[in-house]
Amino acid sequence: MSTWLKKCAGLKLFTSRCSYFAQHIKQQAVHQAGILLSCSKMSCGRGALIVLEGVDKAGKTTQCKKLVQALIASGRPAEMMRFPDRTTKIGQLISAYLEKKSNLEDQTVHLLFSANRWELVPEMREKLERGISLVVDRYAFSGVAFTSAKPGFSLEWCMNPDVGLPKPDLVLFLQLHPTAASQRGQFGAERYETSDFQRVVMQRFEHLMKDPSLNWQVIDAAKSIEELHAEIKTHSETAIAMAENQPIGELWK
Ligand code: NYM
Ligand code: MG
Repeated sequence: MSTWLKKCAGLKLFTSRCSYFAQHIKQQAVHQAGILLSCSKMSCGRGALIVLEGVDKAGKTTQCKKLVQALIASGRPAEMMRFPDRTTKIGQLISAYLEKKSNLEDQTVHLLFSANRWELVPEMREKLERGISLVVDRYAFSGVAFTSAKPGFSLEWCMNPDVGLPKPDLVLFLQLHPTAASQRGQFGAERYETSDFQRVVMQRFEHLMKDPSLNWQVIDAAKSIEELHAEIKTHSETAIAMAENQPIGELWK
């Protein structure tokens, strides 16, 4: 090959390498910018799993909605979920049972409530990992408290199907005296909505709250909506900051 041709080939190799490096540097810059952008839009870590539990009429749903709004307004991505989620096929079976349109064995409905949580786990994990905090109206604690309030059901049997669910980073228990709850309005026509049953449910919740492996925070639900909200928001912000760099835990494991 003539010297001239060799020079040309060398030059071609040189320019192609240059363009490869330029491309590589450009890709790196785009990648870094993407990370910076997603970090500035939301926190780099995962979202927190925040659960609100409590007796009926304690104000869980109102507080869940207010919390999600406040978190979003302060730049923390958040979404609300509720259990039972009556929109799925399993949720519809549960809903028909609660509305007394169908009868199911106590064991069957207990397992359906748990299955309703498990079917939403992939969606929950995906959102938490994207940095979205989930504010959940009832979770496995309602599952255990309500079924174990029925005769013949141990706490342990009731907990088993929910072992391994994503572990909440915070469980806010809205505590309200049964008398105060009954003054807040009549119970509807759904199953479990009687003062006697709710009193037993409350005792089961009290038992579950003794578990030191969970971050239980008991809130006095007799306070005004705004006072309650302020307290819930403070606890939630702390939990969100703590959860950021921690892996998602497993419940009751
Ligand atoms: N409930 C709720 C259960 O019995 N087991 C569960 O696992 C859950 C999540 O369903 N009385 C009961 C508690 C309520 C009822 O809940 C319906 P809501 O939040 O009123 O839709
Ligand atoms: Mg209800």
